[in-house]
Amino acid sequence: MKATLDSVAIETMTRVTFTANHESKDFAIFHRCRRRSNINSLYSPPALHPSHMLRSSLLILVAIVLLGSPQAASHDQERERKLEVFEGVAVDYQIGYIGDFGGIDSGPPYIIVAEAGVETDLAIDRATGEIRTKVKLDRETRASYSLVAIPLSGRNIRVLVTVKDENDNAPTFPQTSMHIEFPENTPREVKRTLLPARDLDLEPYNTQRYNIVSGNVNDAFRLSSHRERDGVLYLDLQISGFLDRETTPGYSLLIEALDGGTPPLRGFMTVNITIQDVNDNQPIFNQSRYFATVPENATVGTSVLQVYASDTDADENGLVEYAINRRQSDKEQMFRIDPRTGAIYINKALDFETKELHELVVVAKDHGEQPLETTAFVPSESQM
Ligand SMILES: [Ca+2]
Ligand SMILES: [Ca+2]
Ligand SMILES: [Ca+2]
Ligand SMILES: [Ca+2]
Repeated sequence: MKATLDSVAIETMTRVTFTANHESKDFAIFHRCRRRSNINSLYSPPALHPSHMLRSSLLILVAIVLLGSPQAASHDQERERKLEVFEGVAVDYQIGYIGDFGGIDSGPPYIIVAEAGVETDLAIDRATGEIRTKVKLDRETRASYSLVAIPLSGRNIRVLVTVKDENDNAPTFPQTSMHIEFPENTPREVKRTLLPARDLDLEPYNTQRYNIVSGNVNDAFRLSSHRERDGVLYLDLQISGFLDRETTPGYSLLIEALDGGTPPLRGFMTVNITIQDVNDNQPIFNQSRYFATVPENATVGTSVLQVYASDTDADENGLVEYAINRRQSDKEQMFRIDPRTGAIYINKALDFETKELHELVVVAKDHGEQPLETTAFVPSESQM
């Protein structure tokens, strides 16, 4: 893209703002000697006035070139100097020299034109071209620094200082814990997306894998992950065993994310899983058969026997109600049963002279949306 220059605003002698295509860019000019009397330390007196004029024009030119087409700027008019430094090195670490080209051309001293922020992080010696760190650099905050050094003679030097990555960030989950639910009849291989860990470092120091550290009773779950274009390693929880709320109603999985460092840095998250109940158990009587013996003189309302069935499901799915199956037994309603307690009472005056044995078919049924039921036989005979 070819930029067109709209305006040039010189705010001070050390900072210049250029606006092109309605975008502004700041350049700090390190060179301050032009307005000071000790300029002799950098320039020989005979060259002072002409070079001053020339340099001012050059500054504007360089800045316009910086702002405009990078390709046009780099090859013919500039040398390139690429320096690298690892993030986190000590303050005052020597990164390198600007003009180490093996000749006097393009050598120091320099006028420095730099992007905003270079001045605060890097110490640039205009007299020698040496660049040192002024602060502890952090690649995740700023990955490169760009400046142009203008020498007394020779071509300008575009300096790019690249900050190299170190493994200084651990994978971090956005929350320390999260909660998910699975119905207990969820089929295997069903996936649930978990919050992924993020690691600001570059490959291979970003998140590389996930593990379940603890809580995975009977290996009920496993993890799978995939990297997407945004570089994040996304995480899914998959069912790998059978879920049964009646055996294990919940899990608390500790999950770790590891990066590619040696040794890897880790982040942790707890995933609390609630297994939701499904009505998958029928009521079960505590005896396979009941026998009731009725006293001969028993009257209406006398308790004959109590049956009991349990249902291991939760709430309504496990709430048992009792009934006598009148289609298969006791059509005369000689007995009645308390639907909640299972207690069986004499309902009508019995006459064991005519019938010695009454066989009841008792049903225990749960309160599930699709109820399950069990049947028990209760023969009742008179006590002679
Ligand atoms: Ca890392
Ligand atoms: Ca890093
Ligand atoms: Ca049930
Ligand atoms: Ca159940």
